[in-house]
Amino acid sequence: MKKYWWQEIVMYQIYPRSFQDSNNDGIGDLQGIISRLDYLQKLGIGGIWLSPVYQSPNDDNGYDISDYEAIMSEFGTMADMEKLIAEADKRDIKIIMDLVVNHTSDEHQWFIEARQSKTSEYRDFYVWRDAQENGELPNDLQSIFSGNAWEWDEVAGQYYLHFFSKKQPDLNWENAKLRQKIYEMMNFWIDKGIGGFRMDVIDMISKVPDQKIIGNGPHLHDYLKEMHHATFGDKDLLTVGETWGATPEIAKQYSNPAHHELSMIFQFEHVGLDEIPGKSKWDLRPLQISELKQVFSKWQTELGDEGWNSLFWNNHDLPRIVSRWGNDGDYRVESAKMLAILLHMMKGTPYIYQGEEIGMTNRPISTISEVNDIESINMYQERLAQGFEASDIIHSINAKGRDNARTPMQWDASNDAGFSKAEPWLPVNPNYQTINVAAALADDQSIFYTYQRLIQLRKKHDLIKFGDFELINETEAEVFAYRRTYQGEKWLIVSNFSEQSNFFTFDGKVDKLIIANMTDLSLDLNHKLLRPYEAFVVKLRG
Ligand code: TEU
Ligand code: CA
Repeated sequence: MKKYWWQEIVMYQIYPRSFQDSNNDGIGDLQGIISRLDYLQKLGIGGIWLSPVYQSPNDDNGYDISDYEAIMSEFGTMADMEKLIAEADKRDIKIIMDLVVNHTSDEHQWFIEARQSKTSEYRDFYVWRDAQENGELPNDLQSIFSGNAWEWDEVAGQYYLHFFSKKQPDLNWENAKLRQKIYEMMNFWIDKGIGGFRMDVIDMISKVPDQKIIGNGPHLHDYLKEMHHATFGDKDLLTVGETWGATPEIAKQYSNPAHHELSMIFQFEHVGLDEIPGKSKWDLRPLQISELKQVFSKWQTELGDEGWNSLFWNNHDLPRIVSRWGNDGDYRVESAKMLAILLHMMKGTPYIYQGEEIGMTNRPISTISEVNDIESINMYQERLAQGFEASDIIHSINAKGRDNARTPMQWDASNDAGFSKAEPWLPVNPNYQTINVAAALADDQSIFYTYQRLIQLRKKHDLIKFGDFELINETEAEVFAYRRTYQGEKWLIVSNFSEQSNFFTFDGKVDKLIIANMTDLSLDLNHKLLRPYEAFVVKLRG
């Protein structure tokens, strides 16, 4: 199989609002990112997924776009954006733009014109329905951000569809003119020299609201093929689709190069394993390590050479992994390194979310007034009305709320973590005086250097990028162990996914140690006692 550049790098996600403020207004910005490129180069990443920087009224922090070809004034100018692309390029870092085309802002010119009149050429860019004869909503479709997915529009005299907030009306991809407008916009960005697109909820673009089909709709893959040909098809870009409902079979449809759709997808099967099945992300249950092993193993083995996956623990929608499935108390450093080693030795393109590389943690809140994120706020109000206890809802928000990932990046121990000299838009995690980039860089045993080493290893070893995967020792419940094999070479990856010690048994001989999260490692694997969160990688003999 042909090798692609995006199979050989590690990506890094930046949430611009929270990365680095350069002009002290409390909001991260493009010049701030430029000033930190040397840091990212030192880490070793090959691309940045930039969460949206387009003009937006910020109902959903930039995921509600009012102009795709303008930069949000709080973040800077188009000249700053061009500078960012050029400066990143000098450091061999590509900029992957967030493409949010399932919906726009209600303040986008298309929507403003569409609602004015049924004869507007933009009317059909969105999804409109009359009320039912008895005056009720078109149907009972629900918004992912709580409440009905239909909103009555006085000006339009009809309901419009919004699967996210009321200020994020869904686009109607059945309209060919709309699709052309989107492709033109994508080409505008491609011409600026970007490295590709991360496609927001792309599996929702082909919807059939009257049949309640939301994801994986009938024309999804036709649209993606059309997009591919109209935009990035001959450009060697990285394209990654956010696809919540993907199975390995669906992943092959998207990412088999022969299908001319996307480079890879984000699938979320592992992310849902601490939720009560059939319920929402807010309904919690403990993670079963055995299930985590099965889900990863399935994705590692079933794609084969017919598709490509991404690897991630975190993004701007998810809680911090060290707080979620590691231990952000006594074993913060050990568990963060364990999680990193476990994930980065798998096949796929890894994505690091800002701050993950220094083991940033969730920020606990105690009242709803401390919450910024619209998803959590809407859910709080909805559940309160349904009779839930406020304290239970706050418990769910602390576990799963999106603000956890969005607190400002912790650069150093100075006021507000060196993020800004003004009050940040979202408070800094109070632990910034110990957990910060300056401290991590000064400590050669820090989590940062584990990530740096993992990135170097991936660059150097095709075994990590392309080797076969095999889950081993499945009966050792809390030990997540697997073997990678490539052209006769074999590596063993072992991690103790627990704050208890556990035994690991393996009869094979070790050639050499590749990486570990603890020192004093005994390489006798015959009946090895693993310390809490211990993880290591060895090359096997013969
Ligand atoms: O997320 C899609 C999405 O479905 C999430 O809202 C998800 O349900 C939830 O956050 C679970 O953690 C994308 C973006 O990543 C998110 O930030 C946007 O709010 C959303 O689309 C709308 O654009
Ligand atoms: Ca700023």
